[in-house]
Amino acid sequence: MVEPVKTFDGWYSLHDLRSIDWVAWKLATEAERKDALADFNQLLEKWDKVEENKAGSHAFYKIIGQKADFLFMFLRPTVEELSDLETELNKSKMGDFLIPAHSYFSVVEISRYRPEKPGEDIENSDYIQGRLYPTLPKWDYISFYPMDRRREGNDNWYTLEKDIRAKLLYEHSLTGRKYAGKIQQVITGSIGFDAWEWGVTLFAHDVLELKNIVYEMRFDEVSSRYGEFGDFFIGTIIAKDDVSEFFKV
Ligand code: 76R
Repeated sequence: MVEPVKTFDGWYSLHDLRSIDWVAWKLATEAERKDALADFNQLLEKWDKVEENKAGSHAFYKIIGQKADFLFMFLRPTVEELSDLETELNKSKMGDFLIPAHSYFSVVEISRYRPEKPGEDIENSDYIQGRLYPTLPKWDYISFYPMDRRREGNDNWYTLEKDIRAKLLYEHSLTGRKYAGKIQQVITGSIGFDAWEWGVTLFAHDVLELKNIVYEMRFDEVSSRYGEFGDFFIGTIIAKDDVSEFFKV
């Protein structure tokens, strides 16, 4: 049957990309820059606490190229918290030096293609709960890109039988498993939320593994026939101790 599958939805996600107004930053006084950095560090500490309390998570990366200077990925239990956090950053002293570059709103999603055995409660298993409410890894590299499933002529994901979609995604997962320990992926659903259907966020220790997995997956039918991709944002981690170096002029 052509029918949707149930999804498990976890924390809400905001990818918030900013550019720095370097001219304003350089023209600011030493004291203004110090205040802005102090404010910013306070926010980072606050978000770390949220993460320690397992009430959300975040990732903070420099972006390579001209699409943005840095990226935050925030995960929170409610949209209100995400929205408040965005406003708080905007109102902070550092906010005066930040220019919006891009944003993406979605929710951590796991699609349920495998049928549940009688008595099984997959959603509440530790494995699924851990993936719906993840602490984002602090690995060296990040890749974020949005994607769609194609619906063109004979290549229409949304007219495929559920069993066929399940088979294609199963094959996809086998490719994914080869990257265990090298890539950690967070799939966020954004149908009805943002311009694309999913956000893909990958973390890696070795930047080339980001290219390897995406390349290898291009040959899986689910990507070769049914994948459409948006812009890729690649970043390197900014540890808390590196923040002042990053903003140093
Ligand atoms: O959730 C699961 O682990 C079960 C198997 C699985 C599903 C259902 C799985 C495994 N994925 C699933 C769904 Mn995936 N994934 C991507 C990309 O660049 C590209 O070509 C695609 C981007 C990557 C890199 C990736 C990695 N996956 C999805 C969906 C939703 C489709 C739907 O519901 O219709 C998308 C958009 C998507 C895209 N996937 C895995 C990985 C990896 C590494 C795995 C193995 C995870 C593991 O077993 O630990």
